[in-house]
Amino acid sequence: MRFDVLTLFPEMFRGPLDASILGRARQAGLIDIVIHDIRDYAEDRHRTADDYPYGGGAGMVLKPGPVFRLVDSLCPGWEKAPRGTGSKIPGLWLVYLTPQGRPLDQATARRLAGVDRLVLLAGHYEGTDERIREALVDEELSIGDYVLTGGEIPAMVVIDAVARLIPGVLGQEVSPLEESFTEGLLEYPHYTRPADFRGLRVPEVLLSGNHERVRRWRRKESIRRTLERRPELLLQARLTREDHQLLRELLEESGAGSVSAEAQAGPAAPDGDEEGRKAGSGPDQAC
Ligand code: 9D3
Repeated sequence: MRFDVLTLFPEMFRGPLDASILGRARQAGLIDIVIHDIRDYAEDRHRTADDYPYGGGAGMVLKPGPVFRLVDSLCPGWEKAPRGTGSKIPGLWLVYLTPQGRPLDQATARRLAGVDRLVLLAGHYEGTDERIREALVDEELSIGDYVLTGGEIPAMVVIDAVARLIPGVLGQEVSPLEESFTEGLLEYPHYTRPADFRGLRVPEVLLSGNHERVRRWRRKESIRRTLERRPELLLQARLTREDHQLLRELLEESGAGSVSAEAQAGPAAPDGDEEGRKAGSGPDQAC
């Protein structure tokens, strides 16, 4: 699979895409990532790629000329060719990274992993000339509801999420297929040796050697974490009959479904050994 990135800041991509798993996948020829500097396709000696917005207002707008010429270089004669697989430019799928895009999710990453040639246009300006979107952009993606300085890091996030789904890229590491087993739930807690670290003990069940107990405990802890941190995921998760039983146990333990002792009696008074100090109050010991 080939990724082309269109950006005003190509230097931001030196490093992250060369290291670790992505670096190895590139070396192995499993993926090809080409970074293009939009300014290389400007026609003036100042290499101008953006300009003031028609109608006035703050900020700059990415000019159509350099981006169209860059796309011409990727796919010569694309404007005359018949439109192929539903994309605007035959043979490639062009994604624009913008805060206005649909939030990236795992299903989108899976779909994009099926594309032969993915072109990522990173915004780093107030906006792009609308004709770029109309003529070139197949899909607009955001990576979440927070404000970044540009689309470069989001483009790297998309490459990372998509590339690891390409067969061979993860190598010895966990197969992405394996994830479908627990899909929709958060991971259970992990422990390694020693069994007692500074008095912090590994749960007894994990030392028991009883594989059935271990499996059930892990499944229950997955459901516990999901319930505590991402309850909305539980509504989507495909839960088995056993999962529903584990969920009932968790709700039972938390006192849901019946009136809890705390709801009846009010908050408990501090234990005697707290000597009247309120737990959590006062400055923490600095390191
Ligand atoms: C102050 C600028 N804002 C005025 C309404 C709009 C704005 C434009 C461009 C805010 C941020 C950016 C730069 N961000 C991206 O290009 C971007 C992004 C993001 O900020 N968050 C999550 N996903 C993405 S994808 C591209």
